[in-house]
Amino acid sequence: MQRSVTGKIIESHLVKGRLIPGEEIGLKIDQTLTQDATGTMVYLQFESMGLSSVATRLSVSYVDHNTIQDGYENADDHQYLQAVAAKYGILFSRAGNGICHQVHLERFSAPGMSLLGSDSHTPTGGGIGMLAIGAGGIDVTLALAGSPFFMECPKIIRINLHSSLPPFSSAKDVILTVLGILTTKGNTGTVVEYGGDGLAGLSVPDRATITNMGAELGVTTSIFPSDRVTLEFLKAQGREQVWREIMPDAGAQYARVIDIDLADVTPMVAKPHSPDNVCPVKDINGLAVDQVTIGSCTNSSYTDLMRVAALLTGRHVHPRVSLVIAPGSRQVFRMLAENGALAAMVSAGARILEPVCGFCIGNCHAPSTEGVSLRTTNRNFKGRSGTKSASVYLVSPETAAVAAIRGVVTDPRDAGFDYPAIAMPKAFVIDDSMVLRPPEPAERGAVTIVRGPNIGAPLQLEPLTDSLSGVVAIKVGDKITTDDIMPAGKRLKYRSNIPKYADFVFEPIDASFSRRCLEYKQKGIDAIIVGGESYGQGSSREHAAICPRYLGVKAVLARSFERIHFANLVNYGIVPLVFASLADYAALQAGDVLEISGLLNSVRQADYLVINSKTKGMTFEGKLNLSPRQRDILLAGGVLRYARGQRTENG
Ligand code: MIC
Ligand code: SF4
Repeated sequence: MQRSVTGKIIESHLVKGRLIPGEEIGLKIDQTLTQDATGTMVYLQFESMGLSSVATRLSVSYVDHNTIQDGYENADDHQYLQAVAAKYGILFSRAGNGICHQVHLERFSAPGMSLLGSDSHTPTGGGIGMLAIGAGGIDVTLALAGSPFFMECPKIIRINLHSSLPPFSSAKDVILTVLGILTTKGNTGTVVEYGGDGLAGLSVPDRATITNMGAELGVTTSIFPSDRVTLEFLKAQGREQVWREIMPDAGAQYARVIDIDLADVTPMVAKPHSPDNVCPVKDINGLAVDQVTIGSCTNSSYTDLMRVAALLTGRHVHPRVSLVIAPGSRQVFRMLAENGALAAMVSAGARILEPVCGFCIGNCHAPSTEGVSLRTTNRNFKGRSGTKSASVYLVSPETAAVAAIRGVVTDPRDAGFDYPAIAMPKAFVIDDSMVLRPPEPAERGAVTIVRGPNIGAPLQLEPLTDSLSGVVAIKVGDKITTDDIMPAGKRLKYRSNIPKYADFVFEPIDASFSRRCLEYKQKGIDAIIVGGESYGQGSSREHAAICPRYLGVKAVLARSFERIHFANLVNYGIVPLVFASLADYAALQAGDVLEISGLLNSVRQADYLVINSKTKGMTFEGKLNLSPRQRDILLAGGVLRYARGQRTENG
């Protein structure tokens, strides 16, 4: 049978299930990546499995998110991660070496391999022809232990890119155009595969910008073929030995085909507060700008920042604007420093941040009250920047740089600036000295794991009970993100401390949620969350399941769920139920008491279960969209208990 690129890689990694879209499949994982904000939980859970070493071909632990260090917590996490990596055979990329996705693309990615990362932007690796998937931390823990990764066999949407981009239109504008077509809703169980003659003009970092922000579509991943452009990039990284050609077969079938003529792609912007709220930059020309931030795993490559430097050369940042630039990796940073581009940025008045996530995750550089911030990042959810009243617009580096100079949003084609054509370097500067290799296996026993007071313990769960009687602790609307459920920013440093972090569940929407749940918990009452469509969009953070579970949440009823969050709920023993009708969702209110009986039998075999609203005196159905494996996980009381059970069974 003719295969797509996706189909070929899935086929070569398939260890369980059949290649039928919608069915659950298990894939062998070659590589994993973690970052510090999700990584501590990954490794605390790995430690609890009692294994002596990881089973993957390559695993890298990055420190890039929690780098502010306004207190001991971040530094404690870094120390713990460094020791754990040495003990179990994991590479450790130190703080300052760069953002996980950018560094992984540069130094470790390999066409045709599978990569599982505890970060939703892991699909950045799709730019080089990897099957790169984001997941909750515990799924990465299991992959480290050698278990397959389970997911729905995807349907594949093919996007053909034709001809070439005009000056001042870039990869970011391509993915914003795609977001305008596919939106952030309703794309679960899908992979987006790119093809067409337009690929010849898109470098690997351009492709990675497109697959990175594919995360915002809610798809499982996005992928490009591995071709001559891929080979050139790998050669320039001194890694051509990992290249292999992976092209789709002629006649491969796709669920849908979309054609985009790159010549028609214009500078685009995603307006507040969703990455799919897109329009041409021209439509908001003249909007006064207070802040511009350039960087993040979406747009911080060498060519991105060289174009920015060229636009800034000989010009100055507008007095109203604060311009912040964060290179994506130490490689990019060093090359900019050595070729003078950094000096051009600094002379123009840019503020330079180390190569970290920083402003992207609301860790620093929050905009002013009601400020307008233009960012090259991938998410503009309300409040994510650290300022609730700010308006964040997502744009390309070119549009961002022009706005920083002009002080107002300007279609970069109208600014009267020459377009800076930047060639891909023939050779990147290679220096992996900030990636620490683990000692030889025989010496690993001597490694002591340092645990500061911020390093807590994983959650201990019990098996599912037969009945559930609980209060609707909160009712929320559509497109609730995991940033809404479990805020990052100044709360990010509590990731390794579940009881502390749990104080902030739903803080941006209802700061009293956590206290209320703890009161219910003390009285032995379960809590239930009611959500609308696309519940759990955005980040992969499993704390959006762990912390509610810690507070006593036992079920989430929603109109639909996003893939990673759904898996996280199951993994932590929270029953995810889909409303059978909109009317049932509309009828429920916070404070309603709901009862479910015969839960064990339903989870074991039924597709629907009956929910009794004692408050409203009505019954309604909730759909259980679960694979047989997910049913077993829920019954066992979460995936870690399930995995332990499996290992005992298999001797
Ligand atoms: C994000 O961009 O929201 C993050 C922070 O990278 C998250 C991971 C996390 O919450 O630690 C993600 O995208 O998965
Ligand atoms: Fe870091 Fe932002 Fe990328 Fe998340 S989206 S990995 S916070 S740079």
